[in-house]
Amino acid sequence: MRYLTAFAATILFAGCALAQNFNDRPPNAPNQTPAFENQTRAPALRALRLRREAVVEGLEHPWGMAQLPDGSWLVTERPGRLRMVSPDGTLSDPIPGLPEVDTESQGGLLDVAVADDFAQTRRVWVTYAERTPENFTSTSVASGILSRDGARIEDARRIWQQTPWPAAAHYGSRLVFDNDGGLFVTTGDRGGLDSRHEAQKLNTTVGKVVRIDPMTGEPMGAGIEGAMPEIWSWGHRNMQGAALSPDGHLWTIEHGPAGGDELNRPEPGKNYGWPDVTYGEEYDGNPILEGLTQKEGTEQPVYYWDPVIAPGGMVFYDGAMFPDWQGDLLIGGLQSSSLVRLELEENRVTGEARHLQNIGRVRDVDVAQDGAIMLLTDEQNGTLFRVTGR
Ligand SMILES: [Ca+2]
Repeated sequence: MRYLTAFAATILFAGCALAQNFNDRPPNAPNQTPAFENQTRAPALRALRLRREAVVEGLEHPWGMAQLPDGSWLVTERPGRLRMVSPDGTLSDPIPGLPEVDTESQGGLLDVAVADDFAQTRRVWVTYAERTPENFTSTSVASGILSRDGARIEDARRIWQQTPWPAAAHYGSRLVFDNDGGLFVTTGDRGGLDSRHEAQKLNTTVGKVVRIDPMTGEPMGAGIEGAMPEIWSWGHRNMQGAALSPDGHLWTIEHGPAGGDELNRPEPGKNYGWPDVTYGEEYDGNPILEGLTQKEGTEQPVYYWDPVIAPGGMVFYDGAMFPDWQGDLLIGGLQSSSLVRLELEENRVTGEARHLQNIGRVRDVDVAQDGAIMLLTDEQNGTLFRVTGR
């Protein structure tokens, strides 16, 4: 009897620990206070046990994925390869025809996207690190046509290029189509103590959300006076996740400093603070500039993490397999090594769960046609996982 009681208590304790452990970790910046309730450390939700299968293993640092109408997936590998994964899990050879990619440091082939009319147009978009003749680098966007047999990309050309900078870090970048004919591209601040200040300048596209015409790359930004015409929002650090919400609004997630990852709902023409106003601190523990977390004229994040999760891609769940999660935000956690799920209400976070703990560095997350959740782990031996339920 005593044994059974102790056993039951252990199970109960383990259950509690599962739900709460990530909120018990000490913050990097304990003296900072959120601007409103549940802006950080929202109530921890139970992490259900989820069933997962590896669709493909042996991907080298996969970064982005996009589903095609026949249920196959285009997947990028950072060393510069685009591949197709068939519904039966067959991995294609690298698909040639994309522009040359610079693979130094955090560069490489990054996101991939297709539009709703792919079945007719076969058009594909990618983001990648590009090296300029001056030996600077930029986040660039190219578009081309996937041949009918899927063997090559044809007529690929660069349609947009970020203001180049002499660094090889913080490239962003995600591609998101909106419902009004625009293509959002998220960029990064290029990772330097000098370059970060470019995020506050409106004559560069460093540290910005930009919006362009997906066919021509022409600017379709917020129309900010005196700004580059493709800028949508500014003051961002390194956005590797972006998604359109069910009501058609752009949301982004960015790698912050230590203790400062943040989720935003970027409004056109607004300043999201970096580096002048931010949660968190430098990696060495010093404050960032004046250490401000709030300031007139800058927008607060919807949510922030301290300590960080290191967010990759994200998606709003829309599918039949997890009806309770309809409209929830699913986020790939690199450092958290998990699938992070946020429950939302009126554009605020009401709860946070961490699923599939220790699955690996989740760089991208998407939803398959049947409602399964697809995850990409960014490892030397990376995996495309399919998550199908309990
Ligand atoms: Ca911010």
